[in-house]
Amino acid sequence: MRQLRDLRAGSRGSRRLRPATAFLMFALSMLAVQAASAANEQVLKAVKDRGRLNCGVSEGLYGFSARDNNGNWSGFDVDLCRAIAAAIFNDTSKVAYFPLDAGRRFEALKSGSIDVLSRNTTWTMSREVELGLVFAATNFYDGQGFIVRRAMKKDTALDLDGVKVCVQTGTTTELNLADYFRANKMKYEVVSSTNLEGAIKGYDSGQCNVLTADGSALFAVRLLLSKPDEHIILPDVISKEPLGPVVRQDDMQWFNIVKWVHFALVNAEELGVTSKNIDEALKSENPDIRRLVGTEGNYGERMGLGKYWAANALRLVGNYGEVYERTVGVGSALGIPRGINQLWNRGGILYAPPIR
Ligand SMILES: N[C@@H](CCC(=O)N[C@@H](CS)C(=O)NCC(=O)O)C(=O)O
Repeated sequence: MRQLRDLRAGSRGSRRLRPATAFLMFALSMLAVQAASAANEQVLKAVKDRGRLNCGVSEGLYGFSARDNNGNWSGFDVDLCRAIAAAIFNDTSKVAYFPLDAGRRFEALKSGSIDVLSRNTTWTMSREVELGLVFAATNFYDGQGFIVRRAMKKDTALDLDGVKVCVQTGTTTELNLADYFRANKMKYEVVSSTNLEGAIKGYDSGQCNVLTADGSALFAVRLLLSKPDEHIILPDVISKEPLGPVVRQDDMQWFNIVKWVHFALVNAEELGVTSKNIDEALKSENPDIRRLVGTEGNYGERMGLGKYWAANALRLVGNYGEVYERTVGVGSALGIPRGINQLWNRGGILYAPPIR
């Protein structure tokens, strides 16, 4: 009550501003708003000025981000970088890839060396509230698992008491490992490596009898072992690993671009728009397709991109399903079934908000 009285008294007591002063104050506040939003819209401008996107990827995780002998990068995480570059430049080659191990990835993003981190990175609370970063989306729903030698005759992770486990440091993997063994009152010995290569070598050479990683990564690991058939992935999934692209918290425009490029690829799959039929889609009468491909509305322009931001990404990279199948799906060398990464209306949990 007292505050209310004070407020009223204050308003009665204050002198009215002269029109010129009021206008000046208004103009100054508008300038401040403009300056603040310009300050927040630095990443897209920097990317356009330098003519390429700086994308942080893993050092080499087959199916997600791997470099061939000619230095060309490919994979599920790489394709998100390519799609963002296509949305900005209509050119997927305008990306510089920064291979980062688990321990260095967040510092590279925080320091501005990269514009986006697209590197099988799990969305956790501390990575947002402590590191000042923000996950733009989940583009792969994963969970942690174990690979063991068939000869060990283990059916479940609950049989792993007393094992030696190879694990990579700087990951949620090592934290979940500790939680799981503690919660189940089992003992284990850690053999840690700063990179995946080290963990695989350690396991393959028998320094440890179990390797733990994200389930998707275990598919890649098995391919790299000297005798893949002698190993099995246990059925247990001991954690939630929602993987997705990460940006800094200070630029909403950039956050929206990364997020909506991913959502555009998912919406395209739902609407049946592919890299093959994009030209027909550009003539479509379906309002959802028209908004997606840019023949209706100005969604791209609102983010500082061109009208055909999503159409260009779809033409050059493909929709979510095309990317998945090409890089990690059952038809690829990894052979990971869609599972929960299927669209929400086909039995999965992939759900993109509408473009409208
Ligand atoms: N998703 C987990 C694990 C990510 C991770 O770094 N996994 C390792 C083992 S599969 C990896 O990708 N290593 C490749 C590299 O360090 O470049 C996280 O975000 O902490």
